[in-house]
Amino acid sequence: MAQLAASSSAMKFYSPSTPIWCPGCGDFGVLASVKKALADLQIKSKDTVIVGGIGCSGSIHNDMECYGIHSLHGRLLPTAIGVKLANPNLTVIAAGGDGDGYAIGAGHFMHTLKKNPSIVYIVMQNGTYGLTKGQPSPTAKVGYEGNQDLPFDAVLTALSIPSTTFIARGFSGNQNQLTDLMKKAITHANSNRGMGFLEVLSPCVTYNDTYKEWREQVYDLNADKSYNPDNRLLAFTKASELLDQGKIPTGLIYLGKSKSLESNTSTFREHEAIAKQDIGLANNLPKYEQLLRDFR
Ligand SMILES: Cc1ncc(C[n+]2csc(CCOP(=O)(O)OP(=O)(O)O)c2C)c(N)n1
Ligand code: SF4
Ligand SMILES: [Mg+2]
Repeated sequence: MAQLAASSSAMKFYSPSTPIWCPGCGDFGVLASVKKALADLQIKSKDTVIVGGIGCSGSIHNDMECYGIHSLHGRLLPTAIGVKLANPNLTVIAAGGDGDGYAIGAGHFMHTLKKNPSIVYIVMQNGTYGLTKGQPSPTAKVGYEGNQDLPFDAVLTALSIPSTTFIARGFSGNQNQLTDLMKKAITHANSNRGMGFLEVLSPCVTYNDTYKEWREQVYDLNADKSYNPDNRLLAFTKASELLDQGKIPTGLIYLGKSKSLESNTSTFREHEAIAKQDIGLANNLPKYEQLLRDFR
C-alpha cells in the first residue's frame, strides 16, 4: 500500500512503497522498465493510472509514484477500461499475473482483446501462481507440480483475435528490449490505436526459476530484419514454428490497424466522458436534488 507521507491531509503526498517481492523476482525488471518508459516519454505521475491484479505481480502499482487501483482477481481489465473511458487523457496501464489474466480473468482477456481499448496490458508471466506458493498456472509447463496440460500461449491467442493491434513479448532478463517494448506499447495506447498487450517473461525465482531456460529459449523476432510485424498470418506462422522448435518468440510480434474502442463514436463520445463533465453543484443542484428524491 502506498504510504502517506507526513502530512495532515490524505490528499497531499504519497510516496511509493518498497517492493515486497523476493530478491531476484523478475517483476523488479518490469517495475524498472515501466518507470523508465514513463520517464523517457515524459508522462507525468498525475496523468498515469496503474490498475494492478491480484498476485505478487499485482502489487506493482504500490511501488510507483502515480495513481493506482488494486483490482479484484482477474478483473483488472474492466476496471482499467472504466478508467480510460472516464478520462481518455490518462495513460492507463493494467498490470497483473498469468494466473490473474489467463485463468480467472480469461474471459475479460478475450473480450478486451476484441474490444481493443487504448490501454496498456502488461502480464508478468511466470508459469505459476507465485503469491499462493506455486500452483500451476495456465502457462505452466508439463511436469510442473503435477501439471499434465500443454501450456496456453497468450501471443497466439491474441493473434487469433482479428481486432488486436499491438502484441509483444519481453523478458525481464533483457531490460533494453523490455523498456523499448514498454515505450512502444504506451505510445500505441496513448495514440488511441488500441490495446498495447505486452506479455513479460518474468521468472518466479522462488517457485519456478526459469531464468536459465528462458535465456536460452528467447528468440527476438525483431533482430531478424526480414520479419514484418504488420503481417498477422506471418506472425502466427512464425510464432507457431518457433514454439514447435522449443523457442519463445519475443519482440514486437504484431502491429495492426483495427479500430480502438474509443474510436467507435456510436458507443463513445469523448466530450461525454465523466472527467469532462461539469459535475459542480452550481450548475447541477436541481438534478442532484431530483436524484435524491428518486431514491426516497
Ligand atoms: C477470487 C479469488 N480467487 C483466488 C484468490 C487467491 N489468489 C491470490 S493470488 C492468486 C494467483 C496469482 O497468480 P498470478 O496471477 O500468476 O500472479 P503471481 O503471484 O504469479 O504474480 C490466487 C489464485 C483470490 N485472491 N481471489
Ligand atoms: S513468490 Fe515468485 S513471483 Fe512472488 S515475489 Fe517471490 S519470486 Fe516473485
Ligand atoms: Mg504468475
